[in-house]
Amino acid sequence: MKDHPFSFQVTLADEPLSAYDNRIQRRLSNMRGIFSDSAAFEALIQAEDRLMYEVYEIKRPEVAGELPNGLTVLYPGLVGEEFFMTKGHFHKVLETGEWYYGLRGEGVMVMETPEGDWAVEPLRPNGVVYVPPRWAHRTVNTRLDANLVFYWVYPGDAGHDYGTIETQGFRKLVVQRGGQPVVIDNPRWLNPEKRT
Ligand code: PAN
Ligand code: ZN
Repeated sequence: MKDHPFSFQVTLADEPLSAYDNRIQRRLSNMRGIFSDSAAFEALIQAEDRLMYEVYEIKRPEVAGELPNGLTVLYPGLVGEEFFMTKGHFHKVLETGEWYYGLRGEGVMVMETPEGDWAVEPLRPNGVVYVPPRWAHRTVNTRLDANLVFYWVYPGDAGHDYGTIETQGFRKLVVQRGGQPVVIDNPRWLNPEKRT
């Protein structure tokens, strides 16, 4: 990891950054239990363990003051009526935010707080979404014919809590109905206050 100022290019080619430290690939098999329609999920994975998204990371030390950043390519598709999406997470240090910048395609960010607020914001080329501290966030590709590509930067000490969302889900889902993306209540959302 460099300590000297450095630069890189967003190329949006096969390797969408001219330099990066790590590429994470998330396939259907990494998303078990995340989508609402488990029968549709099983049918899809039987056919092929498809690549759902790739994360290109510019790594930085995991300390306050550093700014890890990178780019995500989220491929198009449906699991039942639910669009392909990222797992979604809270930051482990809840009081840390994040910036997202849209580069290609069309989608939304689904966000919510532990206190029960929720929001859905568009993510498009040259569109910016701010995720304030305390807001869990997930990205959804609402096109079936185009990748959703976006850049992000977050505080080095943020950390990632995937477990909370894996257990309780998001309050809202983004599904395709009548050929359009629609935000609906998640019928399987587990209210943490009612969990025994
Ligand atoms: C992003 C996300 C990235 C992949 O870098 O981590 O888009 O999404 P999941 O982490 O939900 O799989 C970010 O929000 N970092 O904090
Ligand atoms: Zn994040």
